[in-house]
Parts: sequence; structure tokens; C-alpha cells
Amino acid sequence: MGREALRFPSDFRWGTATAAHQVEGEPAPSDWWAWERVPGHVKDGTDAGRACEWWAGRYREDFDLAQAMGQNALRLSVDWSRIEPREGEWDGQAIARYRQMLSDLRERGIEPMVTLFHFVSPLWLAEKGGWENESTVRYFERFATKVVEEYGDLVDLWCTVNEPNVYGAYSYLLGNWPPQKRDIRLAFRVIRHQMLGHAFAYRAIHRVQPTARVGLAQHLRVFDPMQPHSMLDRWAARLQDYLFNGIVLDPPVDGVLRFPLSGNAKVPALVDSQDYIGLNYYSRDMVSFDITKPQLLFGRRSVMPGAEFSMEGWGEIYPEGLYRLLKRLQRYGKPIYVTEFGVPDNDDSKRPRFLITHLSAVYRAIADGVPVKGVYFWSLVDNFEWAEGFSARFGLIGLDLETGKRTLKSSGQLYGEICRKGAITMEMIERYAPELKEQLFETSHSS
Ligand code: IFM
Repeated sequence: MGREALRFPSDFRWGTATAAHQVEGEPAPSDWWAWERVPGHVKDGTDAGRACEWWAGRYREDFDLAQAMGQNALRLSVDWSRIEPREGEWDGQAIARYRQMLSDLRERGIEPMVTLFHFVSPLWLAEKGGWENESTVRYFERFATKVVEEYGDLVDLWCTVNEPNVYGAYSYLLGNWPPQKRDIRLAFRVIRHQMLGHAFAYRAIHRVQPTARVGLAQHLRVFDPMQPHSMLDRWAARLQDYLFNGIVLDPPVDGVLRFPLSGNAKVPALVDSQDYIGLNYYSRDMVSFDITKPQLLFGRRSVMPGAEFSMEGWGEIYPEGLYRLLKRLQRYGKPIYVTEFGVPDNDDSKRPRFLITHLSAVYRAIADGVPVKGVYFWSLVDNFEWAEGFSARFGLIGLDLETGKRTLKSSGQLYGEICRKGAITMEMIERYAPELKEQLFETSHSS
């Protein structure tokens, strides 16, 4: 090894993250399956009909590459619409196929983290109102129980719900995703029900598998005031932070669903309902007070002038935000997994540096005592990016949409080197982020 700079703990989980609908292809009838078929819904006219062909067996090619990269962890989801295609009916073949997938992972020495709800609802459930409907909480509890009964011998690390706040915002407030509603009250209702779904699934999983480690993946963003000296900008930034981050962060700790999720109702099943905290981190927003924007709660979000970007329309690349959020999560006293971090970067020109700067932020957090146990880079392979289709590529492995051929990108080679070494070397820092040298060396000398 070259001169070593930053060595991570020996039991650190080096992983990548995926989600069923984004990679599998041949989807079963679901709300997304119905929605993406309507012309004009997906930006580039693609759909998830083929995706990365995992359902047809090509997951093996990606698992082989993940293993060769030295990854020891993979976050993937099971698609509820496959396992329970009709209310109360379990599909034995689909269950068997996921079992094969999970066994194939284990055989490669890769530990699965399984997500139970990642944005996609079976069509029968969506037709009943999906998460708008409180009874979905109980349907979800039943589904979680079934999944753990089926795979408890292969999996003990579970993620109940992915990004409840993003799902609420995109599907029910901004109207970008199915069912394309724009109703702030509905958005909070859907988030509330997902938090309850998490709580009941948490209890159900532990009933079936007492040793399970269960959490949820929280998408947190940094909100900074555009003018730090402006009281109004500071107030607007705090409000955005509360309404996006705050409302989902505290309920699994103290069990209280605060306004606007509910009027401070305490739900016993929610109290202390996570064994780890999952953090999905992407970017930050600069917030300015704007009296003309009551519908946005007087907070206009924009980007820091002069900031680093990947692609037009996507947020700022801000690695310090990952460090800041990890420090913020430290107070909860739970193990932390970075369940996603990643960047849309179609020519892979930014991703290598992105990896080094973000993993350095994780390293600094660990050196400061934050119990980060692992990271899952989004994503293993280029995949179906929801309403963006395939126009935004997030993978370490490139995917040729015509042939399905996989190619490891430079970022994939770099991540592989880091995973295999369990460290970021001095050469990597000098090459990709020389400005960090001083800061990191101060950290590693003082730690
Ligand atoms: O692709 C998504 C993923 O499904 C959830 N978190 C953010 C990713 C990138 O946008």
C-alpha cells in the first residue's frame, strides 16, 4: 500500500445501495408501473420495464463486480407488489427468487440490508389510497412480518421505510411522482402514516427475529440561511429544517408525532423504535426569507453562489454537510449507517472526487467519536432514476441500455481500491482533493 492516510475501523461496512424498482425490470403491477407507462411522465421517455435486468438474473453480474470491488455490504429492497401482488396473496415464486438473490449475495461474502418500502406500492394498495389510508400501516406490518419470516435466516439488518419525507414531498406536495397530488395536508398525513408503518414494522420484525437490527433511511438535507446575518433568513432556514428533517428525526426516538404530523400525539410503538439511524445524504439548500412565498412557508430555496455541481438542476456538492449531519445525529447515541450518498454524473468526471471528499467527511466524523458503522454508496449500477428515467446516472458500474453490458467506471475502480484497503490513501487525497490534506492530517494526528 502507498502511504496510508485514513484507515477505517476493521469491521466497517463498505457497501452500495439499490432499490427493487430501479434495477429489477419486468415489474409487477404497482403504482409506479402504471404511472411510468403514461407518455410524458418520465423525462426521457424510458421506463423500468427492463432496468438492469436483475429479475432476469443479471444481478449476478453486478454482485460479482461488487465482490471484486471488495464490498462487504449491499442495500437492496424487496418489491411489495411482487411478494403480495393481490391483497393477502403471497407469490411463492417471487419469494423464492428473492431468496436466491439473497443467498447469492451471502455466498459472495456480502451482507444484505433489506428495505421493505422504497417508494413503490402494489396496485391494489394504491387503489385503496396507499399511505393516505391509515389501514396501510397494518398492511405494511403484515407484509414486514411475512418478509422476515421468509428471509430471517439470511438477513438480520432491515430498513423499514426509505425517505418518508421525500416520498411525501414528491408524490403529495410537488406532484412529481404518482399519485401526483399537490396537497400539503396530504403530504404530512402520508409521512405520518409511514412513521407509524415504521413503528409497527419495527415491533413486528423484532417479534419474529429478536436479534434483528432495524432502522429507517432518513433523507436529511442541510438548510443554511443565504444571508447568515439576516434573522429572517435564519428563521426561514430553521423552519425548512424542521419541516423536512425535524419531523422525521425525533418520532422514532421519543415517539411523539409533532405538528404538523399530528398534535403531539405520543405513540408507544414509536418510542425508541430504531436500532440504528440510516442517513441518506445528497446536498444542501440555501434559504432566503420570501414574503411572497407563503405556500413555501416563506422559505425560498436556492443554491450557494459559486458552489460545486455535478449536473444542471441537481443540488450542490457539499461534503461538509455529511460531516455536519453525522455530528448532529451523534446525540441520539445509536449506531449510524450512511444508507445512501451519491451523485448524478453521467460522464463520471465528478464522482471520484466526490467519493474522496465524502468518505473523508465520514472519516472525520468517526475520528470525532460519531459511531458510523458503514456506508452504502448510491448506487452500484446505473439505474432507473424515477421521473428522470435513465437521464441521470448514479452508478459505479456503467450500464449500456441496449445490450445490458456492464463496465466498471473509474469511480468504481477507485471505490474498489478503498473498500479492499479499508482506507483512503494519501495518493488518493493528493490526486482528488489536495485541499483536504491539512484538515485531515490535523484530524488523524489528534485522533
Ligand atoms: O434514486 C434515489 C433513491 O431511490 C432514493 N434516494 C435518492 C436517490 C437519488 O435520487
